[in-house]
Order: sequence, then C-alpha cells, then structure tokens
Amino acid sequence: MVKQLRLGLFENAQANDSGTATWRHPDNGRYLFDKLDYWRDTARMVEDAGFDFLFLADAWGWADVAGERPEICSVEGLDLPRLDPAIILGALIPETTRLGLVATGSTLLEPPYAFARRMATLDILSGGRIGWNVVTTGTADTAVQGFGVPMVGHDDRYEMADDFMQVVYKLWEQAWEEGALERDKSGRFADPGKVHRISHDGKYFRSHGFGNTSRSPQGTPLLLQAGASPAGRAFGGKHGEAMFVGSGTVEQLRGHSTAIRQEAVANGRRADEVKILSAFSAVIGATEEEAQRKYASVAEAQNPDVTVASYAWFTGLDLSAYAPETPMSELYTELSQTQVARFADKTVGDVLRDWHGHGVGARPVVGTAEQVADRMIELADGADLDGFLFSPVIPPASTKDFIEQVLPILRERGAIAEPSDEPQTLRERIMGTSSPALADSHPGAAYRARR
Ligand code: 9WY
Ligand code: RBF
Repeated sequence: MVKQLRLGLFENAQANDSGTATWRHPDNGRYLFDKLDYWRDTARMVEDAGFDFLFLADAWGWADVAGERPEICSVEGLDLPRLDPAIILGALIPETTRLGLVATGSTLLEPPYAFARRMATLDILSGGRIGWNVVTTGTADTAVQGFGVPMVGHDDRYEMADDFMQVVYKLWEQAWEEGALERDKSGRFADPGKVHRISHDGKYFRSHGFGNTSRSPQGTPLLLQAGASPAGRAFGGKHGEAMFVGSGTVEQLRGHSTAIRQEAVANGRRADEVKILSAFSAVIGATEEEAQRKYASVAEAQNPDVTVASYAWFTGLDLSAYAPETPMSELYTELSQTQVARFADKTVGDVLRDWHGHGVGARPVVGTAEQVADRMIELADGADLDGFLFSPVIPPASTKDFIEQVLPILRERGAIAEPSDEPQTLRERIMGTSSPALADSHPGAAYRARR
C-alpha cells in the first residue's frame, strides 16, 4: 500500500529564488514576477493539476558583503526587488477555488497584532485556505536595519517566535468565539458574550484588548515551519502542523523526520500530527541524455559570480575572505544555520565552486520522468515523508514538465490523489482531519475560548 503524498509548489515573489539566478534562461517566466498574470497562470496550473497548495516564500533584507550590497545583486535580480507575498495570495483567492495558499511571515520584524489581522482576513476571504510558514528570518541582519529594530540572535529568535505565537493564538482562538457574528438585522450583529478581551505580557510582545477580526474558518491558519536547526526543529515539533525540510538523501531526510516527530511527541502530540514535506527539484527529459542536456542549459544560463553575495545574504559570511581549504565546520552564523550545517564535510572552496547551481536548496534530480517518480517514492518511503514541496529550477517550465510527465506516473502508482472538487479547508486537506480547527493536542488549542 503506497502512502498518498501531499504536494505543494514552492514559489517566491522575486525574479530569482533560493540564492540562484536562473531568470535569464529562455524558459524562465518568473522574471515577470510583478505581473499578476504570472501568479494567476501558476496558481490555476497547479490547482488544476491537483496540488494541495501554492507556497510563496519570503525574505527581508539584502546581500551585504563587507558593508556593501554588491552590484551583481541588481545585475542579476538576486535579492531584490520583491513583492509582498500575502497581497499576492489575496489576489489569487478569486482566481482559485480549492488550492491552499501559503505565505512566509516573520516573527522578528512585524508586530503580531497587525500580522494576526492580515492572516485572518485572508483566511476569512478564502474560506479557510490559508497557511503560514512561520520563520524567524534567515536574512535577519540586513532585515533589521531596514526595520530599525534590534538584531536578535538565532536561538533567541525562536524564543521570540514562541512569544509571538502566544499573542496570535490569543487573537485567533480566544478573542472571538465561533458563531459570534449573528448579522441579524432585526436582532444584533454580534453576540457580546462571545467577544473576549485578550491579555498578553511576554518577554518580547505585549497585547491587551480586543481582536480586530472575528474568528476565521480555520481560526489559526495552517501552521507550517521551515527551520532545520535544532532550535528550529524544537519550535516546529511544538507549533508546526507541517514542516518543510530541505532536499537530501534518504538518510539525511530520515534524520530530520525522526527528530521532528520526536519533538512532537515530547510536546504531547502524536508523531503523525506533524507532516514532513521535503523540498524537491527535478530536471526531466525524454531520455537521461536529454535531461542532462537540459540541466547543462540551466547551468549555462547562470552567472557564477552571484555566489559570494548570495551566500552572504543567507549567512552574513563572506566566503571570499577565507582560505579555500578552510573547513566549513569552522564557520558559524546567527542567520540561517542550515546553510552552514549542511556543508559540514565540505571546504569553503567546495561551496564557492558549487553554490550558484543550487543555492539554499540541493541539486535537482536529473533524469526521465520514471526515474524522478521512482526517486520520490523511494525518498518518501525511506524517510517517512508525508509529501513534497516541488521547487522549480526554471519556473514555470519545470513545474509544467513535472505536472505533464511525473504526476501521471505518481497517480498511476497511487502515490498522489486524483484532483478533487470538494471544497475543504487547507488544514483538513493537509492533516487529513474532518475539522478545520487545530487538533486538541496542539498548544494553540489551549487558548480556544470555552464556555
Ligand atoms: C526560510 C525551506 O536556521 P534555521 O534552519 O532554523 O532564522 C533562520 C530561519 O529563517 C531558517 O531556519 C529557516 O526558516 C529557513 N527558511 C526555509 C527553510 C527551508 C528548509 C524548504 C523553506 C524556507 N523558507 N527562511 C524560508 C523563508 O521563506 N524565509 C526565511 O526567512
Ligand atoms: N531562506 C532563508 O532565509 N534561509 C534558508 O536557510 C533557506 N533555506 C531554504 C531551503 C530550501 C530547500 C528552500 C526551498 C528554500 C529555502 N529558503 C531559505 C527560502 C528561499 O530561499 C527564499 O526564496 C528566500 O528566502 C528568498 O525569498
């Protein structure tokens, strides 16, 4: 019996993403990321194909090498400009009917009170199709300069995120009870007995008073999380309903999924109450040779000179200042720790040579559609994954190839459900439950107003 996998599409409201610059490739359409047509076409394509959700990642900040933003960042559209992902999701609500819509939101930079209203608004307007990828911001050092707020160290950012979660749970779960809105023109608009004052005095955040929005269909939007550092995994095992992990070998991914499920259990949740979704990229050809040729064309379209700026954006580390033989295990960052830890057995020279081809992600699987489908099933089975976050090397061409060539094989093997017209909240769809609300074992459920 093959397990049915969840499927999301990784996108980013920028010309490039993940520290690579593939925008020059002839099949790349996302250099037009600031046209609504790009997002409408992409959302409809994956909804029709039966994907569970579209995910827009987000970063704040820019690449900074020795106090300067290198010119190559503008030349290649590496780090800026970008658009606000939550607003793009809002624009996609009327363009889609079933697709889950997920965006990254930072717990470091914006006040939780305003953020809670924005997400609830999206969840209300979409009928419960919204998810939030909770991040502490892997590009924090430049981001805080733009916001004019103090820098917070890596692990303290997760403590801060925990405080942030308490405020938003109070606003989403406690402030307005389900059924508070009566909208009875001859009676009352809302039942005052179902509208509650919240109160929070935490180490980082304070909030007192009433929530701006009424309860949304899911209350708390589906909570996703993408931190692979020990502090990130601990946070995810507590708050995450789904975790994004990077790509890797069966052994690496099994290490992540085992550790995250243990964290869930340590927090009084069932191991399967956190779904593990691995990032996955593929370059697909009719034959292996054709796939290799396609992959070579992706490499040729890229400028390797982005490496130093790109790596610095995610880690604050200037690799050009180290001797190439320096072991990566000697480096330390307060930014995205994943991006140092994953090269533990490499040298600075290895990373300088390789980085522009994969950036924060891993090398794509290059091969025929059969080979790609086999690999996905092998990873899912071997590493106990619940699904994949398909990350297109060349958006949207790689997504189209995947949909046309790999999805039918996965469906034939029973690994992906047939597209369905059933309206469902994103939580029901991803968690496989029949309730749009947080599970009772989830820490956010403890804030739910009870009568
Ligand atoms: C993203 C995927 O250091 P950690 O690995 O714990 O403050 C650090 C934090 O931002 C990173 O955690 C981590 O959350 C990086 N991250 C992603 C990681 C993975 C594996 C698949 C997607 C991610 N998406 N950090 C984002 C993102 O959109 N924004 C971000 O700042
Ligand atoms: N963003 C970060 O800020 N830090 C990371 O370590 C990071 N790792 C990622 C790993 C994978 C496999 C994927 C698919 C995305 C990751 N992202 C990360 C998010 C992504 O690169 C995003 O495009 C940028 O943050 C720019 O918006």
